[in-house]
Amino acid sequence: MSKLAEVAVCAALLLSALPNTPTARAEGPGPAIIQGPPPGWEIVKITDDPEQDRRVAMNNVGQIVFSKRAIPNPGGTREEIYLYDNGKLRKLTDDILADQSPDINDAGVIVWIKKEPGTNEHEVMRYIDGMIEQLTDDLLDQFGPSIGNDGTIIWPTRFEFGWAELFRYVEGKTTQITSNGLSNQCVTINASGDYAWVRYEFNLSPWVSTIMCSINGEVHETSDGTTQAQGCGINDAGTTVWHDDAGVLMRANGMISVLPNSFNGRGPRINNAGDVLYGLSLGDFGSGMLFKDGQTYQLINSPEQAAAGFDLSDSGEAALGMGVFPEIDIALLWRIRDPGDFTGDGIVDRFDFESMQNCMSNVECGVQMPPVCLNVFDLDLDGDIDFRDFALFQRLVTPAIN
Ligand SMILES: [Ca+2]
Ligand SMILES: [Ca+2]
Ligand SMILES: [Ca+2]
Ligand SMILES: [Ca+2]
Repeated sequence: MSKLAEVAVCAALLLSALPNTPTARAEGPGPAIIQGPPPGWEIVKITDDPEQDRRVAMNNVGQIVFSKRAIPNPGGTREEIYLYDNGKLRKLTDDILADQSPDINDAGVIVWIKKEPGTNEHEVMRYIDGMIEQLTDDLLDQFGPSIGNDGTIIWPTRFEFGWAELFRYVEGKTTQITSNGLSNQCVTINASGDYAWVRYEFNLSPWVSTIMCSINGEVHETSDGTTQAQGCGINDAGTTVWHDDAGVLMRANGMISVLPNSFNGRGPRINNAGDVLYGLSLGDFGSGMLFKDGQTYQLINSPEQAAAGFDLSDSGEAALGMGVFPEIDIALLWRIRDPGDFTGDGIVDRFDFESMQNCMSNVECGVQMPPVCLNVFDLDLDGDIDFRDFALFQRLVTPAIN
């Protein structure tokens, strides 16, 4: 426990009163659920293998991180962090420790946890400028880190069962930011450094939880603490989303509303366009549900593509875990591309050629080519990308105006 003393402990944050106490819980019947992605969007595959891809996260420049767990996996140690970036897939870790639970910011800085050898506890790791660093070194269990666009990292540290406090890392310095003796976890940071989390009271039976958020340094109770509120997300406007027995809830401008069709919804994420992505159990399997422009889209309708975790970017793209447990792959919801236009800007140019080169670099770097590469660049439809496809690609290149 002596290592704990190295961590600067600040005074408990003041729990300020809410500016507007929410009372209304508006729930309209809403329009019917629409099957499949929104018009003009499709789901493509980033991975397709027998292993288990877990805890996917994406940023606003299209980069996706996840961990890949071997099946079978004796001792649970064969799990590594992968980064997908514009057609290129790379394995960032390669050791006999479990690397898991990654998050990524818009600068491409990645945080995750690594299991300590011979123990059940973890340390926080960071990938920055091509280097891997260890940010914690103690006998306590760190888990579920989140990174903001300014590089701030927040994670929960478990002191004992039912007791976890949040810690914040800024430029080499770690500070404890909650001190309430409860279980604080599931933290999400927005671009302004505001963050939301879930404060569980596991000492009560049945347990209850409260959605908490820190906006401009002031801590608020976002939900009323009488329900089993979980799975929170926050966008840059401070709008928070979570779920409880009523469905998926959103708090914006002091008003709490329940999303239509969201009963039994789980683990929502929200982007800066106000789109909300959440999971919904449909009996046999779960689907990702996208609430966008007032409509609810059921992204998939097949047990073979059952949803297993997801994240959402500001452009409306989403990274999704999909498959039949334990064989989960990573998929991407994006705008339907024309042949050769990997970047999706409506023209075929040198930036798409760069994506094509990324796609072709995977196998020599020891990873599978993301299937999405074939969707766009296998122009002769024979299952590969080779010189014949390149010849066809050249004919597609949009002529320069000047
Ligand atoms: Ca590993
Ligand atoms: Ca530790
Ligand atoms: Ca393009
Ligand atoms: Ca081909």
